[in-house]
Amino acid sequence: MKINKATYIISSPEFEKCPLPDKSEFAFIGRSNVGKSSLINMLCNNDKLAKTSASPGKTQLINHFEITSSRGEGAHTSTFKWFLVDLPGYGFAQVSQRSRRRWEQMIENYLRKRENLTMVFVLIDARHSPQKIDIAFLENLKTWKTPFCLIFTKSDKENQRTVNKNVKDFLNEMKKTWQFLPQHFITSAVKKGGREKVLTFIDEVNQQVE
Ligand SMILES: Nc1nc2c(ncn2[C@@H]2O[C@H](COP(=O)(O)OP(=O)(O)O)[C@@H](O)[C@H]2O)c(=O)[nH]1
Ligand SMILES: [Mg+2]
Repeated sequence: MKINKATYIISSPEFEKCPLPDKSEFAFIGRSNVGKSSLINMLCNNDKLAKTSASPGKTQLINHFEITSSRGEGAHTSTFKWFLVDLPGYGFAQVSQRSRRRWEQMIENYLRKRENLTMVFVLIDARHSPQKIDIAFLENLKTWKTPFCLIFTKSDKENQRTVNKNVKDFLNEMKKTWQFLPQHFITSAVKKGGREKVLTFIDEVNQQVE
């Protein structure tokens, strides 16, 4: 799959204000500073698309981007439009109890009610051993029956052995409470690692919902 165009559409303070649900939607979420905006920019080949955070945890908005992608060659090329969503991250220490509650409500509403939501990518920092906060967030997705995959980010910051161990440990931790493990990807925004795999996956999923 090739991305032809990525356009910022709108930032919404709540689920009800999101754009009309007329396209397949892929949302990205994870701990604040996990590399969400960097990954989105890497996937779209546009360093200025999602703002990489100077002040993490500040923006509590649902950010919609419209993506035009294409597949095939020459006369067989077909194009497809879908939404990519940058969700506000969790686990930022310096936020008040009140704004944390607000975040929880907004995310729960969005993930439970957004009817065109095809898949959520949960980003996990590949440099660390399994973190409680990520495992706990996945438990919410289980309750809400939200389809998701995992993306292990910043893989360039550790050697491959450590990354593989962290991924394995995370999946093993999940096995304690999950009957099936989700699909997972390993990426680096700096080295553009994992880009083709994630894009091909999105395209395959989109072909099923088209
Ligand atoms: N080396 C490396 N740094 C990254 C990568 N992804 C993000 N970063 C850095 O991590 C910090 C947080 O990234 P950002 O995309 O703003 O995280 P967000 O808060 O999840 O949106 C920034 O300083 C990025 O440059 C990566 O794949 N490799
Ligand atoms: Mg960000």
